Amino acid sequence: MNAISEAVPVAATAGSKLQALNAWVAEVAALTRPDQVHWCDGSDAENAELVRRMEADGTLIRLNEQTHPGSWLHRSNPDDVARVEHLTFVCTSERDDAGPNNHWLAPAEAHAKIDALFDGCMEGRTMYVIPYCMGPIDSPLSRCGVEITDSPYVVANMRIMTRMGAPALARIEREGSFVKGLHSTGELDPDRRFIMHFPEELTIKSYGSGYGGNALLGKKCHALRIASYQARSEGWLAEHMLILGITNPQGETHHIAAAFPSACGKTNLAMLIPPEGYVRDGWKITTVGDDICWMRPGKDGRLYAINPEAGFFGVAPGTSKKSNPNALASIQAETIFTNVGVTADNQPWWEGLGEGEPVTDWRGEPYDAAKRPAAHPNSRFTVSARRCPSYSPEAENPEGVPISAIVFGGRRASLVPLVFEARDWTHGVLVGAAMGSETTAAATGAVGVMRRDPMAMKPFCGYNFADYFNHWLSFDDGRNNLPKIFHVNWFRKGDDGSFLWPGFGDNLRVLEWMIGRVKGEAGAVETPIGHLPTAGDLNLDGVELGDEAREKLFGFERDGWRAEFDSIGEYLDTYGARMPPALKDEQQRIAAA
Ligand code: GTP
Ligand code: SPV
Ligand code: MN
Repeated sequence: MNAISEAVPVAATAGSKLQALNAWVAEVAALTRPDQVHWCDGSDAENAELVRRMEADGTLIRLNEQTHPGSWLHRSNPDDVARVEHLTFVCTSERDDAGPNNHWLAPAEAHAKIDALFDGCMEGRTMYVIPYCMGPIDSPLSRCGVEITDSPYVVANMRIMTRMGAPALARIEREGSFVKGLHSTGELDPDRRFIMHFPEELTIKSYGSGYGGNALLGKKCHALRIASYQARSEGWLAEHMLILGITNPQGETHHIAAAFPSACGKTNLAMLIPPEGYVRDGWKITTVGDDICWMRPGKDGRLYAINPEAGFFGVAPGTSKKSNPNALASIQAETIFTNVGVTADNQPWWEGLGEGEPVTDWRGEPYDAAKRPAAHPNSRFTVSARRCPSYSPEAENPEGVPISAIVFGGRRASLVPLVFEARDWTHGVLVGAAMGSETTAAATGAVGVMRRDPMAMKPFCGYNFADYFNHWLSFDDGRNNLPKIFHVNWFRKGDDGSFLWPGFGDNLRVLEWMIGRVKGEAGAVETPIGHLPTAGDLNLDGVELGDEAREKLFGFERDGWRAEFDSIGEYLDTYGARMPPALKDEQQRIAAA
């Protein structure tokens, strides 16, 4: 034993058969100097003990045991409620490899900067070692990592969001490699907060935030930023996409993967409950995943996808019996709520829940509508996917599910119609690359500002977007049998500022059209931006749409699209010579049409 490990008491059962893991844990302990090191096994007993301690120190507040058994409220620091894109870095040796889409620091400088913050930061605290697996434990598509953290809240959330503990450790020991993630809550000072990624070292270092995407390192840091980088060299894709199954009355199931930016409808679409007439006819939606999708070509050339996560970290506001009954059913028990309000009888409450009344807001103060909403707009629930009534058994399939259609979409109040289909794969990649969306509360900063968010990956791509688009294009190699690509916009507004499309369950009407297109059965008209359905090509039975809605949801606005394509061209040019010519050509062809 060296001096380092002697200085840190490690429980007798702890440690790993993998020397590289033990050495890294010892190295981190030497830097952060915790009082204790705890290796997480993921057991119920371990979780119960952690929860007990968090209840005792106020990290978790027990919710109404009758209505919400086993459920907890966590109130974060008010300055720590969302992802912090301006403090998130991708640290590749070459600046251009991170691309203009990422903040960059040279690896040595980044390590020095963040290690100075980690120095002694766990004194008086326990350091938890969390082995986790992203994806079904027995899937060749899955990848493992180890997160070291001083936050028991992170441990409890990682336990829900990943396959965590003994089985993951066994796989890591078998494989001999893992993604390293180091996290400390630190002082929660926004001026001493960094989320740093070292893709070449398969390493993540996150300091100064306890919030989901910043702190649950298996999620955005590993499963998107690091994984996208690995996927590029290994020939697969790591995407910010939901995965759902759609079964028609004939019993045929297709799977769809859809990329919408943060807080733009992935969870809601993934858990969709069909409108009444569709239920009667036997349509069904099953949920494979609501946020992240890893996919790669199978032997038959189709793309096969897994959900690397085991739980949902969903947006609470707007979730109701009406908008998302599956989510609401899921979160009736064994759920961690972060930054929601509470009712007089201690039930969780948020804007748009549609029942009950808040008495205390997310900061723990008496609710005052004039002061602030009861729930933070980015308040979240963490719940096991197994609790979701629509959770698909296919989500545990180690081979993944074959994808029939890929959907891109954003929040666009104007111009962009309800749905259109790309002409081919290259056009589809451009549709993804050109995605724009109005910003939401999922990241700190202004809300409602239109920005380019290619494939909903702007905050999450671990390398240069130009190389990423090129990687996407490379799948069209003549051997693969690729899915069709579509674009949707559930958020088109009328002149009075209200949404023109009912959305939620009625989005199935759009999915049905897509599957019809995949099978060569549904109609469309050709326009410069792709194939658009007419209102008559969709089943709109039971939906009332006025003239303005029909015109804007199904129309092609030539002048507006000219301006949009100029703006897309300017955006692609910001990547300079690295931008694949095929994408520029496609943009120019459409701009000239
Ligand atoms: P992340 O977890 O941040 O990646 O977000 P997400 O894409 O899963 O977003 P989510 O499904 O939680 O939706 C966020 C917001 O979009 C909520 O306020 C929903 O009410 C709203 N929303 C979702 N689907 C629709 C829709 O079809 N129409 C309208 N108008 N709003 C929707
Ligand atoms: C998102 O912001 O896209 C989320 C929540 O899904 S977080 O885990 O914080 O990234
Ligand atoms: Mn997300």
